[in-house]
Amino acid sequence: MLTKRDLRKVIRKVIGNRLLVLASNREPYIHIYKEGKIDYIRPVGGAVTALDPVMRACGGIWVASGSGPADKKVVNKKGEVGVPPENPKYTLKRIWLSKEEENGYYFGFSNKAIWPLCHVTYTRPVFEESDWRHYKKVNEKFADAIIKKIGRKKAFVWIQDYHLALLAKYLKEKNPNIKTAHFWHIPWPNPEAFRICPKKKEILEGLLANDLLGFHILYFCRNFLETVNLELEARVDNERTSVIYRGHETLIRGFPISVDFEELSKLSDSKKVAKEVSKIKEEFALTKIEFIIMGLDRIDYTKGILEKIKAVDRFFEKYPEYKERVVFIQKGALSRMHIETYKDLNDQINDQVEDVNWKHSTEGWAPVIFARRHFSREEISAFYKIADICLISPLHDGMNLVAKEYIAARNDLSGVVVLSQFTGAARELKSVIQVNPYDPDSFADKIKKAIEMGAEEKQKKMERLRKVVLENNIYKWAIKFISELQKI
Ligand code: GDG
Repeated sequence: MLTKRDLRKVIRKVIGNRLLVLASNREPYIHIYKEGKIDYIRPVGGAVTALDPVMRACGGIWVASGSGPADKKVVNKKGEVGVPPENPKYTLKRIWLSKEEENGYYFGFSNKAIWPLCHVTYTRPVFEESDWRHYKKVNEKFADAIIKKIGRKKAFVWIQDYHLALLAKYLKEKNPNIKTAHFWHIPWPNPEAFRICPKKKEILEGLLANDLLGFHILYFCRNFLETVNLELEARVDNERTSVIYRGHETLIRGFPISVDFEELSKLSDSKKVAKEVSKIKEEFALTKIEFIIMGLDRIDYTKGILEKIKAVDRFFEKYPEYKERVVFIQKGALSRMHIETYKDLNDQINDQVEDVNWKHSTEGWAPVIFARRHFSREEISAFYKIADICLISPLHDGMNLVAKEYIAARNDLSGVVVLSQFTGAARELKSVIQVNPYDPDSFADKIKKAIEMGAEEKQKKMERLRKVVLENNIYKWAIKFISELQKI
């Protein structure tokens, strides 16, 4: 198993005296006001969850947009603050966006255009010229802030996700000594799906300004290479798996992202989490329930939440003997609520939960609990600990970290993972029960199968899954990524 220490060694060897700068839209710590005092929360989202342990191990500067109500209060004149707040290990540099910029760049081009374009869930992308203008402007703003920080020094900039597709190009125009690598956290679609994008050439050119471009799985790499072949006059080198465009080479690689297994496993056995277990059981009246099924997602149409509730409905229709014995508790954090599709989805979920509960509930029991409030890491760990089954049903997902977090938390070797075949995680986690979320009948049967699985089989499967996640932890992911830079 590779550790923080191994990662530090690799960073020293590969990055040397270059400055390490990570850039993402979302910040890893959000400062808020709580009872008149400044406090902080960790945002909901996979990219940030995965990268914070890496930055804690390596140090450096993380540039992101400031989004918390108390964010401006805690930074110095340069917009910087040490994090984690209680024991700083790296610097968070915040960028301030205006409402118009946030609207056009974040809600607009990033989430109304690129997000649905890359997830094949039959949700139509919306392309607006004004959103694109803001998208370019904000990418340039990130580039200016980074350049101001590093000047003409040598640096390595590690760019995250679909919000910053043009950043490498802007950075290199300003300082050609900078090395950049980009990790794309969401799927890359097939060329047929991508070709409708009016800004496809600019996006591809932006990404090909990088020295290294990473996706979760080889399937997304292949889709990207095919897209480049179709859309640009570039040379795809199949031997090196790279693209040469206008004399510059970009290596294209698959790096399945992961979690800090050890930390999550330790947290699960902590006293704090034990306390949360009792509180949660009390709060949601779970003490007498025989089988607890859990779900944890941002409220997003790609996550298949409606499909999941429908499958639970079908399960109780087909197998009424499980009424009063099984509860499905779904935790859903609201996200991107300024976008109509997300508002509508939230309303649809409310209606569906209402209908299913009305249909199946008996005195003192309802099949579905939908919890919307923000949960702390300890509370989430407690959910993982009490849930007999973790139900993860995205219609399309880059990786899905919830699956890996649940596995890392199950030190008791119990618990079953039911996982959509359309997640990146399904390629690695062979011992899960796979489902097609578009097929409610077989989905319902898989829930039954998970409930009825014998203790010995559960243990064997969980042992195998834990081995995979332990060996392929977040440090291994980061080490593989950074080591690849040596080939440039
Ligand atoms: C993107 C890709 C890829 C959830 N609710 C709360 C909370 N969470 C945390 C979970 C988990 C994370 O959010 C969600 O991670 P996912 O991987 O499921 O999903 P995305 O946010 O869509 O992430 C995805 C990922 O990037 C990484 O590359 O896996 O495919 O879509 O860590 O625990 N955390 C807290 N409170 C909550 O209420 N603190």
